[in-house]
Amino acid sequence: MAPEIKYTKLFIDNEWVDAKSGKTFETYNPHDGSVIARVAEGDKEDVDLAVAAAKRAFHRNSEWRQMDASKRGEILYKFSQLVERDQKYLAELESYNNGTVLNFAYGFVSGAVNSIRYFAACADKITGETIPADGEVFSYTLRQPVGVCALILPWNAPISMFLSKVCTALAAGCTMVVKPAEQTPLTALVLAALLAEAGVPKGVVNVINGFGPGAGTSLTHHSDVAKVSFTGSREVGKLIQQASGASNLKRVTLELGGKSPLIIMDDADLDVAVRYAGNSVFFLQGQMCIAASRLFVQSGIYDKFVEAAVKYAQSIKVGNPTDPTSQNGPQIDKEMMNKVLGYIESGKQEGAKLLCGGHRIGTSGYYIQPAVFANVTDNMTIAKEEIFGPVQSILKFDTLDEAIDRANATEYGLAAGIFTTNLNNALQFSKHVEAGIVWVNTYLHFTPQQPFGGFKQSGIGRENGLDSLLAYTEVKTVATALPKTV
Ligand code: TXE
Repeated sequence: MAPEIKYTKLFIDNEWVDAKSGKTFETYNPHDGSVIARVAEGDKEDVDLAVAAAKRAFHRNSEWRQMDASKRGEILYKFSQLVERDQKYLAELESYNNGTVLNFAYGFVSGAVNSIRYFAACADKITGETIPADGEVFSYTLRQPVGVCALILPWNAPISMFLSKVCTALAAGCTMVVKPAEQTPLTALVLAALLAEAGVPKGVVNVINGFGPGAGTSLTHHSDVAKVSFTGSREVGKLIQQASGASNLKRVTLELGGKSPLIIMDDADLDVAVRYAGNSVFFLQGQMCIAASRLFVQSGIYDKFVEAAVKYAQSIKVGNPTDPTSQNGPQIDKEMMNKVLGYIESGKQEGAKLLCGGHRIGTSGYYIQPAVFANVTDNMTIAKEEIFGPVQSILKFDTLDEAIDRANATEYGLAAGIFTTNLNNALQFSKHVEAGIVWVNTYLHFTPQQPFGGFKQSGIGRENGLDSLLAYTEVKTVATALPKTV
């Protein structure tokens, strides 16, 4: 049975309101393209109201600003309990709106509870320093919340993205306006309701559904927004930096795309490496910024590896996300499905060898059979551009030195991985690869404690970990003259 749709409006000042224009837009189920609901479509006027609410909630005398940091932590902890209470519903709604296989959606929500608890515990541990400044002063720093934040979300992991950004901002004491991706507004609205139930005061968290040009740009150009945290495409990331420069120099955290290299050395455990390499690019239908979309395999094991990789890809069961035996669901929408199919076509045209999959399954919904390409070379489009779909591209290399140079020959720098039983290989690679997160003999290992983000054009700043918290604060230095005692 389809999950109940409880909320479809905008959320401002802890109230559900229609868009000022009265406009709504449709949101879909990627399993069959059917309309799930019509959702209020926020635009500039609504953004102005939401930012004004967040600004009031950030006033120095507001309930939120007067609240002890430990109380903020308590509210976040209470919120984690509510998410745990409603985890089944949240996972079902997520799966219904974005096609994540239900079994994995359950795992995401229970993982998200840990993430909320991590930030709940951080709320009263954000400290400054005392400074041994020259001269007769007592000098120290305060870490203060940056202000009203705009949190702009993608559609590939809506609940996780909402929680990592919102909980970090709340722990730091900020107020915010969240804009979910237009494809997946539904779980964000439920989470907003749970935040209010947990005791977050009005105006602290507001949610404006809507599109990039409209709600998104109104937020990024708004002069009362102090910071934007964005996860999405590199192209929009650049627009957001421009908007910051053109408006009020708001702080910008960007988590953008990737073309992450995974290196398999001759000495790796082949079975383990094949399994991880497959999961690292096919999980979530390949709709992951950290997808290992350039798989470099050392020449001594290349043929054997490719054969096993094809078997792995063929074993993946693609189907209805609600079927407990499904491992992959549909791509998010028709546009993304066609984009991925276009990349697969380009791979064939440019001379890579398609060994399995790569076609649409059926005519209803947006399903693609996982594809494996061998004989991929560095100059091919599928080895250069982010595909965001279930496409494994296998490249051959001879030496680690060569693999590191080729791994780094990209504009991106999000994740990287290596499978090897030689410690020196692992250490060399980890030191020299240009990536924000490096996995050795594992991949996709996330926890809320570990900073996550990219080098180069994969982004600016970090999500998760203490680094992300500090990015929601400003440092204030205070120097107080010490009276002369003699
Ligand atoms: O992203 P967009 P799309 C990559 C992936 C994918 C591509 C396009 O390669 O194929 O991006 O996906 C909002 N000002 N990733 O089109 O457009 C938009 O409404 C302000 C990587 O979905 O970047 C949505 O909320 N906001 C990725 C969010 O930005 C704007 C996850 C993302 O949309 C805006 C998703 C504007 N001008 C896609 N234009 C990752 N890093 O995980 C759009 N938005």
